[in-house]
Amino acid sequence: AAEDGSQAWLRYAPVPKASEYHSLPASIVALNNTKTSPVYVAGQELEKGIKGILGKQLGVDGTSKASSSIVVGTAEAYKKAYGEFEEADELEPDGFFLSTEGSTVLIIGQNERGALYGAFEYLSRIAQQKFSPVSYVSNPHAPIRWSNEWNNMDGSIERGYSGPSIFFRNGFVVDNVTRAAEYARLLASIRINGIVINNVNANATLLSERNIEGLGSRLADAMRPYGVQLGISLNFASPKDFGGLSTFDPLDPAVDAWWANITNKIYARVPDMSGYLVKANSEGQPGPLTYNRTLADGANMFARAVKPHGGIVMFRAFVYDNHINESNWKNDRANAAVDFFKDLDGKFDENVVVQIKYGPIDFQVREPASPLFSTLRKTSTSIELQITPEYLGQNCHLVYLAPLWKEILNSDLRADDKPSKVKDIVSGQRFSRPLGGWAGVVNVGTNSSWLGSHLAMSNLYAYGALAWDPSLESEDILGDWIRLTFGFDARVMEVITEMSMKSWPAYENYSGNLGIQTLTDILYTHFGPNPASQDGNGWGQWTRADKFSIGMDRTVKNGTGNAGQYPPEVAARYEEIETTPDNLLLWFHHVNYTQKLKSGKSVIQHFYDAHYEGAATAQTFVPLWESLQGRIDDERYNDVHFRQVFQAGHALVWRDAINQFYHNLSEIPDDHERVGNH
Ligand code: GCW
Repeated sequence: AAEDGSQAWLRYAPVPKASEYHSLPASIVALNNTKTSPVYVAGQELEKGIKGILGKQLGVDGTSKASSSIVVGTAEAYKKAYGEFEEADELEPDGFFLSTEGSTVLIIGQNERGALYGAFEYLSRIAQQKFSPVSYVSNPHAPIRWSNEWNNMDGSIERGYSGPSIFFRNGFVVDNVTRAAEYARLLASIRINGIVINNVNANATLLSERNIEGLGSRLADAMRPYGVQLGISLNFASPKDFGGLSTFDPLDPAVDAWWANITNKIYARVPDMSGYLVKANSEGQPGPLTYNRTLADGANMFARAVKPHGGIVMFRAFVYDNHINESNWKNDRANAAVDFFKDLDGKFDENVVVQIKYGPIDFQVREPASPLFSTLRKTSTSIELQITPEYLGQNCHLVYLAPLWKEILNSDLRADDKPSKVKDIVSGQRFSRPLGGWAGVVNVGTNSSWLGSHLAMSNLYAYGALAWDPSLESEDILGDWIRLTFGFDARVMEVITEMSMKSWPAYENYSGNLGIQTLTDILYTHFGPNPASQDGNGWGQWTRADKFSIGMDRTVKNGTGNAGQYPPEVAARYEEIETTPDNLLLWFHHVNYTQKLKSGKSVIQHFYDAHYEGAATAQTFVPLWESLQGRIDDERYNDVHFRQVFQAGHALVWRDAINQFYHNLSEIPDDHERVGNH
């Protein structure tokens, strides 16, 4: 059968062993029959899912007895209907209890959203033929689990690779919100509870009457039944550019009042709006620094406006000067976030969360964790990841990102010489913060595959899975996603697992090694090789490559001092070449091309070899995928095939462009005589 991919992992396809599920109850009881409630939606999903997966039509009803039913609802509703519910105390907000042990299946959420998550969990289990009885409580790792969508008002999407926006068209909120509702359903199934729909490079016209009306009466309404709360990005200069004031100074009472007023208007239409996301004083965006106010002054202005409504402010730490001068050896964009934020710790209002990109630069193929995670102790933080692979092949290359994210999440920053994994910092646990969590830049578009590539959807699925439980293994998450998306064929499982698990190392190998960053075109597309574009401009993604040497000296003793932004144990490790892992060598050190790695190879020979290796791996993806012909519907087979053939070719382009570039520069021959003119 043809599949357009729009159902992603929620296909509810029939399972071959349906008849082996003996204990399926006879009916569904949803403990809320208001049509716009997540519990009602859960009842509908269960009905539809069970019909699709097991071929059994169960009725949903709001009142009947619990025995021999699938009961879905909140703990409170359960108590009201049936009396005591033992596990209630173990549930945290958005958490759920699932039991399939008795003749009754219990799906009980701490709140309505949790109940819906439990229903999706149950459906995911049976869709994977995980029929054996279970009983457990599942709670989220962190309260904030949001998607960020960089949609522009004109319907284009910054760094979006799947067609135009599903939220905006020609300057306004779309009339038809069917796709938005479908997307909210997908997000709910991976337990994402918030969505910021417009670009962080924000346009103030979102605040027009007509658009506020559209946010409320259409978008928020469409997503609310799925427990997905709407949020918006703001342009800091709105009071002036849009509101007609003469200033946007955050300490000017008129500006404060303007924001309070517009915020009240929005909340009147969207009473449960999650809050605001703000990019300020970064890449040309306006911000408080324009008026010599601090970033905290700026963030707190919004925090005051949303506070009476229970809203929060996600304030981005991606603040840097994009006109820095490379001729100064000590200049370093990687220092910017800590430099800007270190003196502001403790100065943010309680409902502000500082949103930090995983690394100090910008979503590169390899970065150390941002040191800012360990600097902010009295400020809530969240980690920003990119599902949209801006620097990672833009969904024309397969790159399964869970392993990259897990490296960052598990990196231990050793604050005060104590275990301080990034994942425990952003959950709020390490520094006892009330808020914290996750922001994932997704950028879905109107293409039916959502991301423009079927295989890339494993990244969205993994993002949700890890935001809920970062201890999950990349390969296990992938396995669930493959079964749900493509079914039970063992060869399909084997091939997609192999391709996906090899994909990040392969891409790193042919795009940029040893922590030198993705050597892509920095100035415009961020796509394809262009190592020459890294240096000689103010963007600060420098490599400092010359005839003899390469890498950023970020040591304290001789370089930009960036290593010293980490807590002492980690700082000491990055300060010395001997203790810096090879894969970050050129991130922290400027060395000769002949410098020997721990592997015994020289830097330049590692470059040559890795680019050959990575490109060779990409070639294997084509025959691997071709071995699945006939085992996957033609539509998805052909679409992926097209992309894999492209990747295979483009990997060769990458390989030769990068190798030739460094060969020309260094004039050091390749031991294997592949690079250069022979
Ligand atoms: O990496 C850069 C991107 C910009 C983006 C910016 C940011 C939305 O190239 O497109 O702007 O990061 O994260 O703010």
